[in-house]
Amino acid sequence: AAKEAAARNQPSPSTSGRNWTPIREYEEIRFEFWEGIAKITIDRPRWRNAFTPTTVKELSEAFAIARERADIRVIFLTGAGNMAFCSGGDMHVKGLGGYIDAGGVPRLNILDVQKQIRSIPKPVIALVNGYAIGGGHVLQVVCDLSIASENAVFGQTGPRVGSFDAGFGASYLARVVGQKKAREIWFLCRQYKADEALEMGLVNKVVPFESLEDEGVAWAQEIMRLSALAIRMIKAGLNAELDGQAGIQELAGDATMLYYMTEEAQEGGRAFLEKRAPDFNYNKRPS
Ligand code: S0N
Repeated sequence: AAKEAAARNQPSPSTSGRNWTPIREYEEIRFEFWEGIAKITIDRPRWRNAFTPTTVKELSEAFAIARERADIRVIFLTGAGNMAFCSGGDMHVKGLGGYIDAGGVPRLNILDVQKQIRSIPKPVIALVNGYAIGGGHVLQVVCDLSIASENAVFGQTGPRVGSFDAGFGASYLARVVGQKKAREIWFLCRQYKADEALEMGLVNKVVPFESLEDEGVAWAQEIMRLSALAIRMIKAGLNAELDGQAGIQELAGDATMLYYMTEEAQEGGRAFLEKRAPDFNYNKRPS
């Protein structure tokens, strides 16, 4: 109880008076909105924000809502308190085959959240406020942008604690920091300070802890002044180059969305409903 209370009393980065409004109440995360930004906070500071199957289920639902809501343009992912962004899977519930949920089923469902972060057609910014370790580190790796506070610490622990992430946690990490560095991170399981993370391209910027949210908001506001559609297409294109057919499917889906917005596609639909042959004979197509 004392440790829980101490964890709850940890300071958080300044919100500079921003009035974050809860979007939905959860047990293990907070999900809030302010002026175009959704903030998802893993809220288990007592356990360095380790995730359980419940946390992951809640994260997944929050990202799904953030995807659907047109008024959400940018998403923050962060951790509660001043100690940790996320320390990976909660080892208290690690069993055979995964992390055991309330129904006794082993889950590895954080992989679904990684995919959601990559495919959601809006920028996801990790605000790394402390330790980003193991599966928690992979979460910051898969975010589009990462801003870290000076106290942030980064690392993988799998080979030390009986796990590994050979998916995005290895291959995408290598795309971010290069093969040699990715192998060093996994083979030695060292911890890296924020300035080292910046130097290896693992994060975009390092700021004092107090300024972390302010910096994130400044980046989000800069992004929100730009074309959301253009940014969506760029994200899909950056993913497609790495994600094979799944990446091409997303980029192609966005191309279909744009096609639906053309007169040519509108004419096809109209003609079907009006039971006539479509007139696709435009002469003003770009060539
Ligand atoms: C984060 C660390 C470095 C912080 O050290 P510090 O500040 O000295 O605090 P501690 O005293 O160590 O911790 C405070 C209390 O919090 C508990 N705790 C910390 N981390 C966890 C955790 N991950 N699970 C459960 N409890 C945790 C401590 O036990 C302590 O409790 P008390 O006060 O009671 O002693 C340091 O804590 C640390 O190294 N933590 C472990 C980090 C780690 O190894 N994480 C990896 C966990 N595994 C994964 O993430 C698996 C990868 C994965 O998710 C995955 C990959 C691929 C496919 C599927 C999956 C999947 O599993 O879903």
